[in-house]
Amino acid sequence: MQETDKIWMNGELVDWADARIHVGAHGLHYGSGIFEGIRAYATAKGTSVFRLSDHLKRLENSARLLYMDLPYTIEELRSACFELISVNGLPECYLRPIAFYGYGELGVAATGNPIDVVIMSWPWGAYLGEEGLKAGIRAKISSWQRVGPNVIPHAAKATGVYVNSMLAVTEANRAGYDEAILLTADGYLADGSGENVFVVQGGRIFTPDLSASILPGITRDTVIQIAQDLGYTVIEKNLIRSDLFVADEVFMTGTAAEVTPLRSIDDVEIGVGPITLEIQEAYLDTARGRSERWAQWLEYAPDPVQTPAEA
Ligand code: PPE
Repeated sequence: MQETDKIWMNGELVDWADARIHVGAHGLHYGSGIFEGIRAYATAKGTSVFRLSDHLKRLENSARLLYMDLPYTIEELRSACFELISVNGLPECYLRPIAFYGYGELGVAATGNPIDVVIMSWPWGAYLGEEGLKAGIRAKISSWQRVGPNVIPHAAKATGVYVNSMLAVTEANRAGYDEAILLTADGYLADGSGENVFVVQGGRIFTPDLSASILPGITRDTVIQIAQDLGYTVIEKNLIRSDLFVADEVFMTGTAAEVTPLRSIDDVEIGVGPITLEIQEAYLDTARGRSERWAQWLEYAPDPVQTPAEA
């Protein structure tokens, strides 16, 4: 990964190399952490962090689902994100707030452990490759099921949940595919390893309902609103794997993946279609401040970001 200058750690800016934790941290042993992934984009009006407040609200919800009291308010974390962007001088970056049960007692019950809160920022290019954004990626239905609602609360963006994603995407990569799609124990379409999934059929757009063990994606919510404003009908309902194979178009959404077309699933060719590309363009134009239509989602950094060369 590309290192940057500073990391925000429990209220202080520390050098990248010094942002360390003890190996006895609870979160390391038991995956008892929560995190966010947020993108800051360079726009004509300066750096804008896309839907920052909504991401931090989801972080707060994730904390509640893990019985965790966050020691900082959303407002404090929002300021910390902007401060970090400013000191690292990156007009465009990925932000990774993470909070976890820290060093104290070991033993599974997380009682009395301190909560560590950290924010990293670094440049992160196209998640599934530049080529993937244009030509689409090849996905495989995973043999791993998506964690169920009574296994780990899937609405929490919890670190431990990502063992599920790691198994699925690693299995897919080892078999020569770019990404995995996970089904629920009941066989319903859930998520990619780090994305939500959309299916286009007969001019209408379908996506799994929030109850299908998906992460309530902020890009998913954005894309639903954009698609509706563009005149499409969007239906949230349970989908099955054959819906993918007979789809006109399939795409994935996520902060990191943005809007990425799927050109094949389990080697069934789907191809990249016009509705996916229209929504992708509207999404990227919005995030980059090139479209006024959905400008309510842009949260501008208070200080103009100076790249280190200008400073
Ligand atoms: N489902 C999963 C399982 C998921 O991890 C993400 C985000 C989404 C859906 C989409 O959520 P949203 O970003 O709010 O639209 N995955 C994040 C982490 C990726 C990583 O590799 O790390 C991301 O996209 O930032």
